[in-house]
Amino acid sequence: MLKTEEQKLTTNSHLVSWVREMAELCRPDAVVWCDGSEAERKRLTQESLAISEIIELNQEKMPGCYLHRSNPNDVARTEHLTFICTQKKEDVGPTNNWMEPREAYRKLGGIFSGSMRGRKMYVIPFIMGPARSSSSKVGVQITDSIYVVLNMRIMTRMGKIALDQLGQSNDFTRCLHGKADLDINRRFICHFPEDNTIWSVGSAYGGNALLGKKCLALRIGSFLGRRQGWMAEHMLILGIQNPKGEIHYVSAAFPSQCGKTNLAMMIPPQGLAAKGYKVWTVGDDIAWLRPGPDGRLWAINPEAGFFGVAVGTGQKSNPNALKTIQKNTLFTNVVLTKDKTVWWEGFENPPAEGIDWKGKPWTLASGEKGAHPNSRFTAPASQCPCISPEWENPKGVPISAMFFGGRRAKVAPLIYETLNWQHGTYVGATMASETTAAATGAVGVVRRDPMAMLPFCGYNMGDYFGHWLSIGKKIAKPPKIFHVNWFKTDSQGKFLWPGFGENLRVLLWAIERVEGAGKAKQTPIGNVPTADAIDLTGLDISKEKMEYLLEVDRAEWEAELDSQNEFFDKFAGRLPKEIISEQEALRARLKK
Ligand code: OXD
Ligand code: MN
Repeated sequence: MLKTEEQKLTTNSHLVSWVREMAELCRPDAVVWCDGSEAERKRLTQESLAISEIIELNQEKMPGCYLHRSNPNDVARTEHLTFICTQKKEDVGPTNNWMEPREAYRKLGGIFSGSMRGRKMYVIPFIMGPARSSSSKVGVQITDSIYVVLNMRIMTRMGKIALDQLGQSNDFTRCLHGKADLDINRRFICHFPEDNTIWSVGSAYGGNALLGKKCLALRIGSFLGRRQGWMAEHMLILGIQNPKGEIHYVSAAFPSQCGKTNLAMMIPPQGLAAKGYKVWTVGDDIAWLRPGPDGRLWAINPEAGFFGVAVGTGQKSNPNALKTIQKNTLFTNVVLTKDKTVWWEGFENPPAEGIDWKGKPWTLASGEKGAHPNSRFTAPASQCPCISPEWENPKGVPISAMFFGGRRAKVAPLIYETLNWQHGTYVGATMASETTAAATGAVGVVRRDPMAMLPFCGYNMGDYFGHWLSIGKKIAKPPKIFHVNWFKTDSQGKFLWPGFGENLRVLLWAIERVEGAGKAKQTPIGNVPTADAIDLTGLDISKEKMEYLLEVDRAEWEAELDSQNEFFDKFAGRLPKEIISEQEALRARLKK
């Protein structure tokens, strides 16, 4: 007989009957409703330890920290197994996989059927966004993975707080997740935006299994945002404080491998810190943006934690992340050291030996990688030393500037300012990054990733560009939109710009432009800083280098426009005419 604790926590009949229906499908031994309490965290941690799903780390050095090793076939998002299921195929567009909803429910229902026998089913009510914010959304995730529950506790506001926010409403995203047998041939991540539902089966990897993050906050979120007049974006949010104490908030979208988490937690370089500049983190991955009554765009971070890539996180690249993950953090697929702490490639002071991410003995001398390149930490955002005092403000923060970026060895200058919202939308829509050797083996292949949303837009991207344009018409004081490129190289392939905290110098020029100052020269692609416009106090970089970093080469840009067309062709009739006319205007400016 199924045990359930439901009546104690909620009387919401929509929720209770959905959970009952899902339990009938999955047949768990028991249904456990999560209240989000500390006692529950302790109990679940003990249960997870008992089944060796997590390993306790050195509690003196790293209190509240645990290590999880995933199934080696389950280490990253699986885009080819991710589907948007709408009635009409054309509504998902050329960049998403589509499955007919009834067919998807039938196929996944077959895998879910009886899949929780011998396991418990956990019910996790959660809020994406600050509690009691009118911008927040409630979801309820069902899962048979304690690891997932422990992650959701960090990444969302979960338990009773979410049930209180939901009350008797039927307005919640129904998120069903099951590990099933972790068989890649029976793994599907399906989104049903028309039903406000997500079904994910066969994976316990964060991006596939923590359904509040990419699935709800981006794919379902972008669909809801279009209907309801707001935007769900793959953007970090940060506050930049000037020596007078004034703060401008900015958001930024980058494809993977562009240092987004590092930028979100950046430390000002000494020359600027001495002048009194500070940086505050509001979010590292996702922004929900809404036109406010004052004509500005306001942003909240829907998440409560960071699910960051461990490899590459070190003292130089991101000291604030290292401080954030000292306690109450779950590590996935990193090296376990002899004294039960953790290590990964890119973290200074490597141990001579340890246990690798697959659980095998490992030595540094072997030259083998000890951590998986997509190893992760899950940590509460509140532990970040530079977390903004405004990060949980239910109203959000007003956005002064937005940045799009990519990894380009040539073509894109260090920064340029777009001419207006519509031009900025075109620049976001044509965003691109060159693949690195680590990612594909084929170096320098340009991949288009509009607004860094290619794998996360829950509907046709042609309509998504249209939605951006329509939001622009609703905001009297739109943020200025910029494009940045930290990755321009010299003829030997060496990076010209030092990156990391030094990037603040570039953002400060953008803020000056927002304030109506900042020296700039007009170019066909937009406004570019003059070589002396960026504050270089304390940074040794030659004038020639700066000039090359800021150069706009017409021939390179003409080739770039041809390459954009190959991408645009995919959208056929669904690309807004404004995007095409922005491209035509740019071509004409280049020819002048
Ligand atoms: C992420 C991603 O995990 O963008 O944030 O893939
Ligand atoms: Mn991301």
